[in-house]
Parts: sequence; C-alpha cells; structure tokens
Amino acid sequence: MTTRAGFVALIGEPNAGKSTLTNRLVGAKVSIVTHKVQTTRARIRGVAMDGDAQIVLVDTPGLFKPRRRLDRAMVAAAWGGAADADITVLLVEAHRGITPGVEEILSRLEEIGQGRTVVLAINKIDRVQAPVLLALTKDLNERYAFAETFMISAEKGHGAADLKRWLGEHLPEGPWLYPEDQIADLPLRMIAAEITREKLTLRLHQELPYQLTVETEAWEEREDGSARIDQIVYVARDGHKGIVLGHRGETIKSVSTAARTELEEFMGRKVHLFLQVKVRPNWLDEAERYSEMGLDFRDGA
Ligand SMILES: Nc1nc2c(ncn2[C@@H]2O[C@H](COP(=O)(O)OP(=O)(O)OP(=O)(O)O)[C@@H](O)[C@H]2O)c(=O)[nH]1
Ligand SMILES: [Mg+2]
Repeated sequence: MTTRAGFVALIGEPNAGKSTLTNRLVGAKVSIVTHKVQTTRARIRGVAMDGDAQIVLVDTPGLFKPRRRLDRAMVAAAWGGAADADITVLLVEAHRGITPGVEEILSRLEEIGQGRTVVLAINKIDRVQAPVLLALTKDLNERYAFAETFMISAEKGHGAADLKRWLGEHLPEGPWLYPEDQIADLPLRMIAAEITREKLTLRLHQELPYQLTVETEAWEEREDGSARIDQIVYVARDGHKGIVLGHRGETIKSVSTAARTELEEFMGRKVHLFLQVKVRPNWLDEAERYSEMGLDFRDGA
C-alpha cells in the first residue's frame, strides 16, 4: 500500500473559520472556536485521515496588523506554519470578500509562495448567493495563481469532503506521521487550558479576552479514575480580576462548569476543575507565558 502524509497549513484573516475547518476535517474538536477575532493563539495540529493519506492540519492564528508583542508572536507563528507546510490553504470569507487584510496576505504570499502549493478556500458560502461567489472566485484567481479553488462552509460541511480528498491526493508519498487513531498533537494540559480560555472568551466582553491567558498548573490522576486539574487565569489588572470572578463569583463559576463539562466529554471521564485568577501586570512580556501558549517569545520582539 502506498501511503501519503504531510502538513497542510490553514491561514487567513482572524475569524475566517480556520479552526472550524480544522475541527471539521479532523471530525472532532481539537481547536477552540468563538465568534470573536484572534481566538487561536498558536499553531494547533489536528490529524485527519482520508483513505491512504494522513493529513496533518496546522491551524494557525489569524493574520492581522500586530500591535502587541503577543500579536507579533501570533502572526509569526501563522506564517511559520505556512512556511513549514506541504500545502497552504488560504481561507477567505465569502461575504467579506477581498478586504485590505486579504490584499495584504495575498501580497505576502506572492513574496514567499513561489514554488509552493497554495489552495484557495472560500468559506462561509452559506452566507452568500452564487453570483457573488463566482465573481469572488474570479477576482481572487486573477490576483494569485492558486492551485485550486474550493467553495466551502466549514460550519455546515459543504465542500469539506472534496477539499479533504484533494489535499490527501496532493500530499507527498510517505509513511504516516502519527498513529492512525491520534487526532491532535497538543499536550492534554494545553488542550484543557484552551477549553477554559474558550469559555472565558465567550463569556467576557470587549478587550478582556485579549488581556488574559490560562495555564494548567497541576494535574492529578485520582484513584477513582477522575482527574483533578488546577488552572490559573492570568489577568493584567486588578479590575480585570473582579470582572472575571463576577458578582459573587458567578462568572468564574459558570466558566468553570462549562469548561469542566467539555473536558469530561473530551476525556471521557470525570474531572474536578479548579480555577484561580491571578493578577500579573506584565504577563504579556514574560517569556514563560509564551512557551506555555506554544509561542516563541523572540518572535514577538
Ligand atoms: N456562517 C458560517 N459561519 C462560520 C463558518 N465557518 C466558521 N464560522 C464561524 O465563524 C466564526 C469564527 O470561526 P473560527 O473557526 O474561530 O475562525 P478562525 O479563523 O479560527 O479565527 P481566529 O482563530 O480568531 O483566527 C465562528 O463563529 C464560526 O462558527 C461557515 O462556514 N459559515
Ligand atoms: Mg482559530
């Protein structure tokens, strides 16, 4: 049997649907998703199988104009993901079309994309009519020599199977990179921290989700088969701590319940989750926070 295997990086503007597509192709939730921009902070690998092909999807942070050190490290991680991949998929939102952000990505691709396989995936096609899609496909293909164009809805699933098949067929021949039953390449403690960060992002408003990070501090396997997980939510200011806790601790309690429920589902066993909120004014400039997130601190310089 000839097997194929390789890396497929998903890039695009924040909110384009990269993580949704990663989860769709893997067939399980390996990367967190919210309606807010800049949800994904580091490269998240998910493993999908298509016949004899193993497709290692590399979900990346959205590409935008970075302001903070964290933003710069995120954007660097995204481009790094594309540089290391066998195939790069650019996701563009059907209803938003060619935004200034997409223009910028296209010109950067023009610089580094030479000799690389770049595929276009127009996502969220459930939000537009056919004529809009055809015009957008034409415009985008006039601007960049994409190897192929797919029209998909990562959320509803349209076009996902075709894209997956194409990716599998275009990966190089070679042995699989992961065991057949592995779906993600992220330590459990990091997945657990990401799940909590997703719940916080969904629950908190405005800038706050961008000013916090979550780390799994301790993990204890108990004799009854359950796990005790202790996590720290780092915030930058005193005022933020109060908001994260909420009136009588209601906010953190509901975040904790939602995160625990999802963790239990993911791990298939009982979890005791303990969240602690700590104020750490300089966490955005601490190298250790970056390595915990899976980012390179130096990339943010
Ligand atoms: N209508 C519609 N919504 C979608 C589709 N795909 C993704 N979304 C939604 O778009 C939002 C962003 O999805 P994500 O997968 O988090 O996007 P992302 O590109 O990973 O975003 P960042 O991690 O912030 O860069 C979520 O609310 C998704 O439910 C789609 O095909 N149709
Ligand atoms: Mg994402």
